[in-house]
Amino acid sequence: MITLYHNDMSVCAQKVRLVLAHKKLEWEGIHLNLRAGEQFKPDFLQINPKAVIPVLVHNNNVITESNVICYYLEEVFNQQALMPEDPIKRAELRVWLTRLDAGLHEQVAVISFCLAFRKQLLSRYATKEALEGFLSNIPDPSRAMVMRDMLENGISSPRLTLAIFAYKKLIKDLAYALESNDWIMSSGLSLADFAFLPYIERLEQLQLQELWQDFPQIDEWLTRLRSTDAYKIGMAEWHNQDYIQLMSQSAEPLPAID
Ligand SMILES: N[C@@H](CCC(=O)N[C@@H](CS)C(=O)NCC(=O)O)C(=O)O
Repeated sequence: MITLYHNDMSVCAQKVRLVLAHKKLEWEGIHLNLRAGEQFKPDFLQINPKAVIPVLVHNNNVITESNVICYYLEEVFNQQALMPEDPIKRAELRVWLTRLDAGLHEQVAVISFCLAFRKQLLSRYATKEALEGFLSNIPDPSRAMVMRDMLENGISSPRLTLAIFAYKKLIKDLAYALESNDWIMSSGLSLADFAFLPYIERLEQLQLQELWQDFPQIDEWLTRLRSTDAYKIGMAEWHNQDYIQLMSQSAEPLPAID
């Protein structure tokens, strides 16, 4: 029995749902409303004291961290393999995924909050007391500090500038990888494609597709991925139109960065 604690629009939950769908696995979902703070409820904190999703529970074993969950699914359910056979290629793939844990995951959150979600949170926690209460719920002090910075500084946060730099570099690297291949790994469709798809789609939802206007191969890659059943089942069916509208209507212009 597979249970996934997840959220409809969370990029790292989308990544895990893509893998579950690609492997045609049955799973039961427990959906957490992150804006309503359901990740801070004592029942969930017992499962993941870090108060973040996704969390996979398989045969009563709890597995956290979306990349780790994906590797686990690949090891346990080897149908529709998403890892290349060649150990060198597997290493290359792991380096791609490590980039998410080494900064890109947090940076997409910075971009999303500074440009769009900040306003929503500030109106939900409209008094200083309510806002401090929300921040004090975040168990990891460094995460709480990043959240405070995003809420207080919005598009003026230096973290936003760094995040945009990091995504510009990622997009160049993706464009290079996709120049003469259909998929990120030359060996074929892999976990790398499913891992990065949610992050690039998020930039698109935030109206930042100009970041890859010089690289048509990225749009072509998106189109290829969107024609897969995994995308339809793992992402499109979970699209939350309220959030997509909130992101597309975010009027905050990006700071000029070259
Ligand atoms: N490195 C973790 C990151 C998990 C994470 O940041 N999850 C976000 C959703 S994408 C979350 O649960 N956020 C809760 C919050 O912001 O309070 C992973 O890849 O699973």
